Amino acid sequence: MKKKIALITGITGQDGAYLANLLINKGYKVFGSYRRSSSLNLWRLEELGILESIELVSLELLEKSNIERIIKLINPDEIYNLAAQSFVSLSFENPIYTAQADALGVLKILETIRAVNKKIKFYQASSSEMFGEANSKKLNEDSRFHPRSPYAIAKVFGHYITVNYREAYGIFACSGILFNHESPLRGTEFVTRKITSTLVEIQAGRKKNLELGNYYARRDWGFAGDFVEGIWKMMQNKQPKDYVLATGEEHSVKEFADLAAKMVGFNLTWKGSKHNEYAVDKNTNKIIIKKNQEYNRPADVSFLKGDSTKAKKELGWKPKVKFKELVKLMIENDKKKSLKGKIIQ
Ligand code: NAP
Ligand code: F7E
Repeated sequence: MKKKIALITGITGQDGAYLANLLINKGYKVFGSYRRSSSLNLWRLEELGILESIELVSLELLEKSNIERIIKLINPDEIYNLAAQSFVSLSFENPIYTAQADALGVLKILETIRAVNKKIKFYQASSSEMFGEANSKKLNEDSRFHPRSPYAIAKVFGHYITVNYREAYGIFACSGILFNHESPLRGTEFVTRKITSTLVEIQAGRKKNLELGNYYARRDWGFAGDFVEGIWKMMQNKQPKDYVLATGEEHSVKEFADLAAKMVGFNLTWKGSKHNEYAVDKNTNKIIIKKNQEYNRPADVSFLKGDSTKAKKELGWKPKVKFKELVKLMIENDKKKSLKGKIIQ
């Protein structure tokens, strides 16, 4: 039987690496797109031991000529559009670039599919950030969007243009509204991996303390390895539909940091007022975690919790890794890297 061909944009990112691993194990021929730069960022693919099994192609989302050339060359069965400027904080500093990549980039791929081969299936990486400020209820596919950052607003465009190309042109285009998912391969700019990698570095004597912004933000954190299974299942569905993927459980940044610190071996006590709370290690009396207002965002999302009942019922998807296990997985991995003297990236 002919091997299915997949193109994953953003192969050098966290989800790109896990999804590539999954598709290779399922017998796909995987093409992965990267951005040309002076130093290629392939460490995730190397860590999973799959670099040799992927055909790398260069693609910049802002450049429609790149997209057309690659899609015509590969003519894939499935395109997974994971490439994006995905850091919410940065989207406040680079809003125009973020909109060009995360909103118009999606349209450029869809327009190419429409012109080149309407049978190519398309997955769009949408985000729970689109819900934005949503009080404390569980969010599902019918919940209202109130995006709070240029990133989230660009993702809303990406989401609706995907729905539009499905409805208008009959393209198999689906959008996964994914809540935060983390792993040892998460970038260190995101809060979970910033916490685990910095705490391990402090314990090894290479850093002094961990500085955080909004301790009280609450997120529904799952494991990226579980979430890419859900992404693949959406693309194998009889009909293209949109799904929320989430664990249904939320925790604060402070809870995450507290648990991670315990796992590293600190014995923390929290002190100070709500706006200037800090955590001291009872054994050494040193400040381990402190507040830095610079990490606050002009507008943040205080609470996100998802309801993935539809994905469970229709796709048979459910996350396996629980919160505590996830924190442990990340800490253990960073500890291993630290022991080997590797740079924690
Ligand atoms: P990530 O680690 O930041 O990876 C993003 C990927 O996109 C990287 O390969 C990056 O390449 C590439 N990229 C960025 N700008 C590009 C451009 N202009 N042209 C071409 N490629 C570009 O993100 P992730 O966590 O794997 O997330 C994957 C996707 O899911 C993203 O679209 C993200 O917005 C979305 N999402 C993520 C989560 C989550 O919790 N992880 C939740 C919901 C949705 P470089 O390596 O060169 O930077
Ligand atoms: O922030 C707070 C911060 O940057 C989580 C992306 O994958 O998931 C991710 O977006 C929360 C926010 O992720 C620091 O203010 C406190 O409230 O880890 P994050 P995010 O913004 O939720 C969604 C679903 C995506 O789609 C995105 O692509 O943590 N926070 N102190 C901090 N955040 C960071 N980064 N650094 C801090 O020091």
